[in-house]
Amino acid sequence: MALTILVTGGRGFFGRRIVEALRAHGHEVAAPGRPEFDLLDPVSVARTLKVVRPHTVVHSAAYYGGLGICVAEPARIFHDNVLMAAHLLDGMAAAGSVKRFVSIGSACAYPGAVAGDMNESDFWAGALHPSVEAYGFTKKVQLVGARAYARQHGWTVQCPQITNLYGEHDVFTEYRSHVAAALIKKFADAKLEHKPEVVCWGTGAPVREFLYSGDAAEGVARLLETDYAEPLNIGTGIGTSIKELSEVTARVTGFEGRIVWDTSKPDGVLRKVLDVSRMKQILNWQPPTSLEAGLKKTVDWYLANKEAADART
Ligand code: GFB
Repeated sequence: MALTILVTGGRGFFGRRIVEALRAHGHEVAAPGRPEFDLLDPVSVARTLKVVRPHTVVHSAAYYGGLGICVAEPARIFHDNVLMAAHLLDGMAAAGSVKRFVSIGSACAYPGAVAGDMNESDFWAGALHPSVEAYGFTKKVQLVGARAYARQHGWTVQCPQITNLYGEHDVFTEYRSHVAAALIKKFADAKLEHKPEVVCWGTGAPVREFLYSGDAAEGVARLLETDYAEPLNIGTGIGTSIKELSEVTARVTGFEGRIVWDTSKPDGVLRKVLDVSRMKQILNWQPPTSLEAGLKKTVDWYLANKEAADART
């Protein structure tokens, strides 16, 4: 019997890819959104869950963004994400149909100073980096809350820890964008407008791991087909410096001008790369999309949808 899976944030950047992947795996998926399903309104949450009566809930909705908004709005990030998680968990308990909860986590929830790649065993091993403490900690709140309800109500909880994402339908405006989307817009615009230079934030030295959103969604769909209930990293395991990212993005967009570094802007965590050995073992899979191929897909989409993409904040 097809079991209904409800995906929160199912119309957003990552959530829509999770919906696609789950449907491709043969699941029946509901993706309600605002105004009828507003996670900041507990009455709206309870009403929707009582109607949908999902077997599984994948929580991918969040008030989130790149380093810029994490530094500018830590209070709203903390407030909205904690409330959304609390309302959702309570609504799920009241609906009585839920057997599985998938808490979409983030590499930001790891300690800010892990030597080498972040292994799941490091998850509770130290303080978060100040630049992403609010957002990363809400992912810990979400996980602990999920476990509390799961113990009390007999659910299974799964917690994929997702690394830096990029892809179609992302936010590209500088204030809120993650670095890959930010640079795609900056370099594509500079090429279109024949600008002599592109200004990137920080020193370019930090190292990140860039996972194409469609691959991350496939990883989540594969996780749901296991009963693995411990935190599981989902990433490429490949570290790329911001400087390298800027050079690949310039190549993919055809920009040939100068790349300038504004060191008045923060670098954030110096190295954030996940150890994905457990993912390869548990899912018997690894993300197939290379950074250059994924950036090319995303740049093509951005250029073809520029007006709408630039309007999405
Ligand atoms: O993806 P990002 O914004 O955040 O990457 P985090 C920030 C890194 O890219 C810093 C550099 O080293 C920035 O100095 N950078 C260079 C830029 N140019 C730019 C630019 O134009 N825009 C931006 N945004 N960065 C993310 C969280 O932290 O980690 C996400 O914000 C998520 O919510 C993700 O949790 C896993 O990688 O520092």
